[in-house]
Amino acid sequence: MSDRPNPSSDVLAAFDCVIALGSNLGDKAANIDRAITLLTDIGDVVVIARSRNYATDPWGKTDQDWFVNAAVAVKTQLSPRELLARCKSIEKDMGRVETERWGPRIIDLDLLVYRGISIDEPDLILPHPHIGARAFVLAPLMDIAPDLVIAGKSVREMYADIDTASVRVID
Ligand code: PH2
Ligand code: MG
Ligand code: MG
Repeated sequence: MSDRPNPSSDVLAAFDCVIALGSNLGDKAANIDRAITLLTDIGDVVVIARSRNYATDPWGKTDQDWFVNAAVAVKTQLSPRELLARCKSIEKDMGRVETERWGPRIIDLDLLVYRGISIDEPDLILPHPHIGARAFVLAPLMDIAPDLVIAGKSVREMYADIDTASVRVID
């Protein structure tokens, strides 16, 4: 197992948004890589930190295959809505088909935090409301932004407070 990265405070201060990625269909790790490539290839988005990949037990709907989860910190001038639109178009281009809630997916891109912005709209809630309850989100976040404070609690504190038996680093 590789050591947890130790991101410099420069990197942490520089990102605008953190995006969580997940896949549990096909070549899961390749899907994560492809989504990150597409995110930057379109332009206006620079990935400044990437977590390791994690193999994670399915959460919420447990009768489905395990996931690969990761997260990236990005620098961008796009607004949260514009970035969300990018993420949705990448999901579509990669062949994602909407099925049941929390069901299997080739790729999922979720905005976790965008600077200090709070948004509460049906299709976009920032910060993402369930970060503290999900080890598959917190483990990648620990790699890239352990000191990030969300709703008054650091990622490190949240990670210490949950059961992490469901997540294993894979590279
Ligand atoms: N995403 C979900 C539901 N359950 N479980 C894991 N392990 N990883 C995910 O990315 C995930 C999930 C809905 O987006
Ligand atoms: Mg999701
Ligand atoms: Mg999503």
